[in-house]
Amino acid sequence: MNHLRTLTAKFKPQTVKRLTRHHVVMRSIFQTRLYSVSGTPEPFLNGNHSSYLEEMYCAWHANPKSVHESWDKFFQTFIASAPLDLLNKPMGSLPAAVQSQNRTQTSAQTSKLIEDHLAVQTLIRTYQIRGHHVAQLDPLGILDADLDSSIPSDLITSMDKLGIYGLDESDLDKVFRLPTTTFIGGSEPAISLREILKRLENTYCRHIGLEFMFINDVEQCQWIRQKFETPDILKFTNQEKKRLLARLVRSTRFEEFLARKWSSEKRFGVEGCEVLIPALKTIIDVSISKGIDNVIMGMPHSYAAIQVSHFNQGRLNVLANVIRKDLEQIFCQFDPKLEASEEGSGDVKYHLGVYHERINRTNNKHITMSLMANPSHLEAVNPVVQGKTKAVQFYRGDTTGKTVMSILLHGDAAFAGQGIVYETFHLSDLPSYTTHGTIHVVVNNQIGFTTDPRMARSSPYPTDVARVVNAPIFHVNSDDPEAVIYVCKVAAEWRNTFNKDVVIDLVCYRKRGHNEMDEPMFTQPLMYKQVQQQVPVLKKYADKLMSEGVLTLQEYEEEVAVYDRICEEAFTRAKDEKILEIKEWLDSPWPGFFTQSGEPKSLTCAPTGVSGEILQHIGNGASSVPVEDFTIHSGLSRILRGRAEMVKNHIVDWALAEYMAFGSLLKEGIYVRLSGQDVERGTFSHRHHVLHDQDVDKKTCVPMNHLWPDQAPYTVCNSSLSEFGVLGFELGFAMANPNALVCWEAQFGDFNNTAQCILDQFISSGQTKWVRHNGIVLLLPHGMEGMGPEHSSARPERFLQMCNEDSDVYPEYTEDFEVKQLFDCNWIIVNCSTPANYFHVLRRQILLPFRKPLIILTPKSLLRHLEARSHFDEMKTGTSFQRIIPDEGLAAQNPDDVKRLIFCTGKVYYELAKERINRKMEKEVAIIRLEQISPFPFDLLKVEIDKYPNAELIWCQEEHKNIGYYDYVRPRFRVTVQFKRPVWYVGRDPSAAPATGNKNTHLTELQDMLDVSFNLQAFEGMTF
Ligand SMILES: Cc1ncc(C[n+]2csc(CCOP(=O)(O)OP(=O)(O)O)c2C)c(N)n1
Repeated sequence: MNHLRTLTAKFKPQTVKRLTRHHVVMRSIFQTRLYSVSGTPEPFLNGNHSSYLEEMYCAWHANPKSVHESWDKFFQTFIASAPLDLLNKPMGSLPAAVQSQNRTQTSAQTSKLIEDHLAVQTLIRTYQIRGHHVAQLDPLGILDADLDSSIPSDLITSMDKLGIYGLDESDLDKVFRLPTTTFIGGSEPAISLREILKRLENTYCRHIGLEFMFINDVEQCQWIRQKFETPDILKFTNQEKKRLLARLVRSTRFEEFLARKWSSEKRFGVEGCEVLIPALKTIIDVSISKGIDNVIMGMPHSYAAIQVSHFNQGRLNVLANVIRKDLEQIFCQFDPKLEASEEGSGDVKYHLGVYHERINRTNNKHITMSLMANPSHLEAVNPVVQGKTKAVQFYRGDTTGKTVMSILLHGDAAFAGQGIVYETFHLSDLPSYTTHGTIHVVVNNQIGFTTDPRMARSSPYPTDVARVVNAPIFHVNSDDPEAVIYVCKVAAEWRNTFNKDVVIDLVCYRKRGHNEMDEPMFTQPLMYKQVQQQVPVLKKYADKLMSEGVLTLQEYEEEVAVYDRICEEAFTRAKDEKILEIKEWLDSPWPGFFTQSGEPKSLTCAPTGVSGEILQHIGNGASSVPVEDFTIHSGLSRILRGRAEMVKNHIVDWALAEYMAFGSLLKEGIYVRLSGQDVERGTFSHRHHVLHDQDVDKKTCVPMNHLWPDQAPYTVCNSSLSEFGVLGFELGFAMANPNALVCWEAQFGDFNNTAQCILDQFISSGQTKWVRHNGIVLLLPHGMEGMGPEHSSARPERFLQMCNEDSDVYPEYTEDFEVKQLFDCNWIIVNCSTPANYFHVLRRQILLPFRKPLIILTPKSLLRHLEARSHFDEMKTGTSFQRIIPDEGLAAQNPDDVKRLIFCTGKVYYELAKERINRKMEKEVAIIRLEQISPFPFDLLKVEIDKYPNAELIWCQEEHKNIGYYDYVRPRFRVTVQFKRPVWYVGRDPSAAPATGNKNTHLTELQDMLDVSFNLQAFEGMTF
């Protein structure tokens, strides 16, 4: 290309001089095209260089070797077989005068021939690029799917537009050699312009609109062109047509059945897009025929997002006719008299997921299908589906996505509007996050609740977001079932061939309002006038097949009657159901983890310590490079030497404790995955789990994977810069298997709030809503280090506020109190002050007989704090996680003399302890660390409080009063002391910002806090 560019540049002045009016027009068209398609200039096709082409042609004609090979190829392809004898006449065989005249004629004809061929090539390319803009995509025939009613000027919608290409009507029957970038000729290398136009229109401007020319991979573009341009490719056999009709019958009649039986309920019908069911079934059939046997689906749009007592037809239709869940199981969900067998908040039980193993009838293969439980939050389930899919692929050793795949359904408004769609797309090609191609189906009903697309998006199509990852986008008119099915077939083949994402934009309509109570005419009067006149797609298609003689009326009616009977019988059986088995509605069952009835196998947790030898072994691994010929950075060598020294002394810092936890779990066969921004090195440069060879690019080593010969694998992966997407992904990953430690680390805890939806809708409430355990671990760097308001607070108060524990009730104490509390909670929140405790809490996560999300507020300065180190003895066999760390100093020896008991959590302990030494108050002031904040260790704190009967009780936190833990601990302390003793607050004043941006202010605030903490008169005379 460079060569051509240079050549073109060289001849440019001469070319410019010779430009005719026609050339100017040509140039502007081509420039527009080039500008809008890609950054790759194509001077070769630019249309400005006929003289240059002539010269090239003459040179090539005299000696093909005298021109660049690309020209040689060009002339061979387009000219050598052109039907002009003249071109092949040797010039030298004619008399000089004739030669001269012939040369002029030949030259003019050659020039015209080349230009016409170039023009036709360009024309073909124009259709490939912009044909979709005029495709008839809207089944209602009133809206433009791209929100633009104008017709691109370079598409031939009238004969006079041929002039744009320097062609006219007289050229229509001329035969043109087709370039290799089109397949419209089929086996014919050359066809007439008339036929070219007809075939281009058929391919690009009818019921399928193809957007793919932005893909910067020639092979992929060729593949798509072949799939759609090949003549007669969209032909169905009678058997295929009948199967499609049968599927449409099921989809449509299922909707009607539900409407009949539960007519007074609000519904979110799939009516207007009944073709969705055959579409999904085709994707699945084709994928299964290519080797897929596990399909994980997400329905993050309002068909799936029902609220209290709402029906959910789209979802149920998918369950019934795609996943093929038993109909009675589905119908009995809606019996208000049925009680759930287990926990699960009833109002959202219709969002429950499903996991179903069955035989695929089309090809008799055993397959697993699951539909993930989802919240109402549109699109939020996308990354969760991807994470779960990745996990299932991982555990099956499917490294290329050949057996496990995901399908995501979307709504048009949500697909365009929700940022998580974009964030999820950006995971699609990352090595540790790719699921090797997702098939996205957008149910584009051209409305979002009451909002018109023109008010809902700025992009032409709702699907434009997919262009960023070079995913082809197939728009299709949903009233043409055969076109839809063909597109779905190609999409599944695309995924199988290239293992990349693909989008199907099912342009349809919504038969009713957003639900049955809504009047759509309020807001979309014209659209709904048209909708009312719309013939249902089933009827249209049945009529078509009958008129083609493929089907008789009797056959059609029988098909309908058979399915209606199936529904009726299932409905009758459903009435006999007495109980709603929630375990039937889990998207990710964990076989063997719980008892048959879904209970934990015990309510005990083994001690989390490990042997000294194991600690030593892991420590050695963490401080060395396990492979030969690997050059690490000298600074890192120093760090490893430091680690080795610590290990020699049986000491661990924060990073080593984490290493010990991960390494020991790996030894026990537990897979460990750590994901997040810059986690490989660690935001604070403390972790270094991936070593980089200083001399060889991309040569890396993960020592954690070299600890034991038969250990479980360890994945540590820097993520894309997304919290919502990546946390959702890891949550999905953690769903697949309980025997894995899946951790997500925020760069700073502050940034977790961009993933708030995942926290609120899934992590904190997922088990209650969907009876689904999850053991994901969140590592949230937190602490007031003077770093300013955006790098200080993981907002612990928010996590604490969402805990389900009763703040006003002192719980009954039982033998298994500690584990029972964990079992009952919705998530665990800890702020460890020692590396050993961090080690234990990570291991406890796996040793517990159930799974709960674990939120760890992790330190920053403590990573290197010399006091914040632990001895091997605190981690050895028999040791466990300490929910609180009592005072073990002078104060504890004479508790009656203690005047003040300070409770705190996290890093502030070290500041308090230092201040106590400075003030020589070790006997008067005891400090107790709350390591597990929630569930609140009522039992242990009561013991400590009782131990110091004469002490004033203080809660000290470094966070501002309205931030941090105070609001959470205050009522719990009160019930612990039975409201008999005050628990005073010491800490920063309330503030809107979580921290000051001024270092001096920070230090002053800290000192004030320490002053009050150790001023034994500070609360004298105060009442509570
Ligand atoms: C994140 C989020 N915001 C708002 C809503 C409320 N809501 C429910 S359905 C809907 C319209 C969705 O339109 P579209 O994506 O086109 O899907 P459709 O319902 O048309 O299938 C809205 C705004 C929601 N469920 N989730």
